[in-house]
Amino acid sequence: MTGEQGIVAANFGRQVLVENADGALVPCIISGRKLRPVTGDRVIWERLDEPGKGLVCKILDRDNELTRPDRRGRTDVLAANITQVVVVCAPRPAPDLFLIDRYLAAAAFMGASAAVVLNKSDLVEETGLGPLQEALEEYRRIGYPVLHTSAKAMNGLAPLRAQLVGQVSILVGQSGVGKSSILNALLPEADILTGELSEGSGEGRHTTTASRMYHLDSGGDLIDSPGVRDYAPAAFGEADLTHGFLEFAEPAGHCRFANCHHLREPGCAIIQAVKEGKICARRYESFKRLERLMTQLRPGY
Ligand SMILES: Nc1nc2c(ncn2[C@@H]2O[C@H](COP(=O)(O)OP(=O)(O)OP(=O)(O)O)[C@@H](O)[C@H]2O)c(=O)[nH]1
Ligand SMILES: [Mg+2]
Ligand SMILES: [Zn+2]
Repeated sequence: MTGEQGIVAANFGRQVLVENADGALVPCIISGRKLRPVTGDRVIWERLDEPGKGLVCKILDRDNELTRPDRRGRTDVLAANITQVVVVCAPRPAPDLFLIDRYLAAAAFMGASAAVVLNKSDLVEETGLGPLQEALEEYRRIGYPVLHTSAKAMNGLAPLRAQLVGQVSILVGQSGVGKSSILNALLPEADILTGELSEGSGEGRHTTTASRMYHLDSGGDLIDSPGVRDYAPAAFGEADLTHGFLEFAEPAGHCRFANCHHLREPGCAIIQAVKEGKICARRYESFKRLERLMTQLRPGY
């Protein structure tokens, strides 16, 4: 096929922005309804007669995709070809630890590394870390890099930049934790819209509506994604859910039964590790909740 190769820098439904080989952004329409390019996709596109406009005609094979089920239960792809999932949390809005665990599991399943960023560190003095205190210590113990940033006070940005070098990373997490603000702090010229927390409810407004990729001068690509309150990974096929919980890998090898589901089987080394405090009980509860969710998404499992 003739045409040029490019990367999708943003997708707005049936329109995408493709970054061409020179780094210029070309607004493109999409050839055929079946083709659904997402941010991070490598695509083949052709120039249209109208100057500066293009047509995406092919999506090259994806290394991986970050998916979630949409409201109708269909799989919605947030972005493709990701090497690192950066889960952002904050003291406000009230943290959802199960959501963080689900994103960390999704990262493992897509073969991407993961890191946790506590943003709004400027608020910690005032509000304390609350339930995040223990959770962040736990994530660090498991082996995830845990970084503290304040996009507002411009603190902790250098270690974050270092974490992003050489990676295609995506910022994910609840609406209002400050994903777009972090991008603005790293890349002031991007001038991305951010949302004020609405008075009273403490919930963030959904301000970011489309995933968009930016290049950092310090190295690495970073994708801003719309925050979701109800993210659940799309069904992980036949995959073994324990792979999504890195600290389960070692004990899982010692279960009495090779096909142990780690729910109520006798001789389960994971249940034993939870009893002995070697696996965090909260993480085990997340595992069981995710197991139940997957069972609903995956009939016949
Ligand atoms: N105090 C404080 N506020 C912050 C910080 N970072 C972001 N905020 C505020 O938090 C609110 C939400 O920030 P956004 O960057 O829009 O959050 P988001 O995660 O992109 O939200 P969605 O696009 O809805 O997913 C805004 O009012 C920001 O000003 C921070 O480090 N400290
Ligand atoms: Mg945003
Ligand atoms: Zn077991």
